[in-house]
Amino acid sequence: MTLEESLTGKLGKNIASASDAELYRALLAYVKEKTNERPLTTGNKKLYYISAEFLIGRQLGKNLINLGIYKEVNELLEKNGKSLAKVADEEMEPSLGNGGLGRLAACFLDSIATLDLNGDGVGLRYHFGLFKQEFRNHKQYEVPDRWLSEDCCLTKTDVCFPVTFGKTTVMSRMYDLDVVGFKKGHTKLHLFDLDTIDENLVKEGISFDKTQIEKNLTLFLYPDDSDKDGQLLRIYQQYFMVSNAAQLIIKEQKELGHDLRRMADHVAIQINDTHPSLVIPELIRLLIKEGISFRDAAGIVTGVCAYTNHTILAEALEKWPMSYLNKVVPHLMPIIGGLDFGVVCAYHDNHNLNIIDGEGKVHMARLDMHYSHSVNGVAALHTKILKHQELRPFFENYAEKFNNKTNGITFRRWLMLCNPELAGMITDLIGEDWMYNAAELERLMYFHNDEGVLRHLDEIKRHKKEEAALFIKEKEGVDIDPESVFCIHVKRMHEYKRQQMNALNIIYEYMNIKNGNYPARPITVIFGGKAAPAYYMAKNVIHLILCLQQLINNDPVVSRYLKVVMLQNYNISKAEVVIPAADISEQISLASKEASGTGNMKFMLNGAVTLGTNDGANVEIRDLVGIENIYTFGKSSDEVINLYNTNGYHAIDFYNRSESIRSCVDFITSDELRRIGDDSMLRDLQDNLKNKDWFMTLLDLEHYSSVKETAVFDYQNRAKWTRMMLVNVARSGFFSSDRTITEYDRDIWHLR
Ligand code: 26V
Repeated sequence: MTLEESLTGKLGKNIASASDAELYRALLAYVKEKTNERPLTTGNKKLYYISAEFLIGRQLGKNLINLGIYKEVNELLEKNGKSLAKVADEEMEPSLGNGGLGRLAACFLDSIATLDLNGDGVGLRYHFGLFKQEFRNHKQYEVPDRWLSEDCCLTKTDVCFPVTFGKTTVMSRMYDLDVVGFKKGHTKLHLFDLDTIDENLVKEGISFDKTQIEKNLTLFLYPDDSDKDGQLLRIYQQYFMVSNAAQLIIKEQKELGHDLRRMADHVAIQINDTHPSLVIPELIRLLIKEGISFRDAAGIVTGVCAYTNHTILAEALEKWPMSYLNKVVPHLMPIIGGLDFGVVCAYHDNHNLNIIDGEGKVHMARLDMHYSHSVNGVAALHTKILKHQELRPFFENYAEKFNNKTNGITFRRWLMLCNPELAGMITDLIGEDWMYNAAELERLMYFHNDEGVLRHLDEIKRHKKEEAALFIKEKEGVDIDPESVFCIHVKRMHEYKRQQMNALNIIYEYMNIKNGNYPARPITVIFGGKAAPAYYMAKNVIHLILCLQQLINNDPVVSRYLKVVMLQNYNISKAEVVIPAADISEQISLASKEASGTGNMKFMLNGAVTLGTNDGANVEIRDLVGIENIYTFGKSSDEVINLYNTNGYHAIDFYNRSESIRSCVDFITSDELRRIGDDSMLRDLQDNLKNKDWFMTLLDLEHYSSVKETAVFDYQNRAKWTRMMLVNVARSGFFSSDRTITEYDRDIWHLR
């Protein structure tokens, strides 16, 4: 049957007369059929990648690419007067992640399948995922984002497991998502849920009754955990996730007839951050039930489990009070106690290694490091900081466990799907091999002085900027000029990522323009990102940006040289539009704080030039492209760590010493901005920058402004700039998640 016959059959009418929604449903069914024609990947050993987040994005376009039928479908729809982009727009976006950590898990699934590795994902089927962000009165509001529907990519299964919390036992249900690799490979993402969830519990915004576990367990991703009920709920979610994972693993091992004592030969578990850490005691508990001793079970589990650390931020390292764990998982407490006892006996002289600290808190990362055989960081600098600073006592005892796996991104979504023009140009120049081995992109270097190629690259960028400008006009109602330099700063809102530094630089530019000093070329600064609902300072930064947007875009003179846009509800779909349109990729975290970053890689792949600190994977980008093809600034991670250790940073000194810094910070509460915004939010942000500024914004502000000015000046030199673009694309092959996953398999999983 041809594609056309199949679709017409499913529609019960011809393609031309079908609606986009009908076409979406027909294509979804077609994709499921095609996927099932591919056998599931198998092997002697299987990986379970357990993660509280899988930020998978919309599935249709990616699946068509990976099945190798994107072009065919696109042409057929066009022939019938339809647009695949519009049809794909019918799909609800699953927001099952906060940002980098969840998106990384999604890229990894794509690479695991593509490399035909025997590995599945395990997570939770959140009904609303992360909240949807709305702006009103220049402020963020959170509303539920329901994404599940009849025609969604998940398949309900009959696999159910009992999960016990203290005196209550609930029955889970597994839902499956097919993960098809590029041209080959087929694995699954298993998401667990309860049949008893009550979506009507959700009241004002995203608030809900957090006590009725059977009804609320999987309603939201990371519900606001600023209160005790929220934190308890998070432990309930985590245990629910890992108990299902552990039961699934044991079930599959038994079905295969494998000896559970030899589990490490047949199973690898990757613990993605500490959210799945309870899998360690849970698996030990289940093995004991199978007649294995505690000691042996702990040894087996250590051989199976590997842990990835994604942050050094103290507040993000999970520590649960024993009393909470006692309430949610009393049956795990003897096991956690036993594991801690083992540590205390072995290392009695070093309390920093204890799993349970003197205050009765259970340190999840410590549990992972003792009872996993591998501990990895996510970029070279990050791993170095883990070894020699943050996790030093652990590195001293377990040097052999520590390893680096620099993050990566899937080029299928982040180039082929979102920038087919650039992907096509690359294929025209160097053939198709880069799709299977991204290191081949290096061959583009051959063209780095080829005027025709550079011009073409520039034309594609211009086209992507025009597309993004239309999109922004339609969605945000803001006019931006594709002639201007697009500086794009999209990521979760957090003080360490320093969106506030970019905002202060915008103020600096604004005041310059008011004084008649115009930038070398008009600039458009595009922000996007959500703030955690309880993160007041991050919300204040959003507020400042939205106030600046209003002030600047409505100023008849300034707006000719400067525009500001804060995208509402930044998500994967919006990323796919703005990343290919970027000239400058803003990666300006305080050095040492951004474990890796993966947006930085997506921008590079799409020909943007990085403006960044020497932090996370920016360092590796710099080493790959060379210092002449990147703009770096700011204090080094060593200097920053030293400032923290010596209490050596005082924002107020920077404020007092520099006239320019002072006038930018003062402007936050100027009459102009207070007329637009909320007095107390602006004042609190200003006070924080002057008197606290924990992430040292003022330390790097002036250097940032001057390097950014240089970048904008250089942008005028089109020959120079387009060559930089080309070098960035050519050297980005290292950041393919296929490379990252190959390393995980080689060093940790040994699936082959
Ligand atoms: C979590 C939390 C939760 C509680 C309040 C504050 C806070 C701050 C940060 C986080 C981040 C958790 C881990 C995470 O998402 N890390 C990101 O992982 C990416 C993939 O490895 C990496 O590229 C990013 O640099 C890193 O921030």
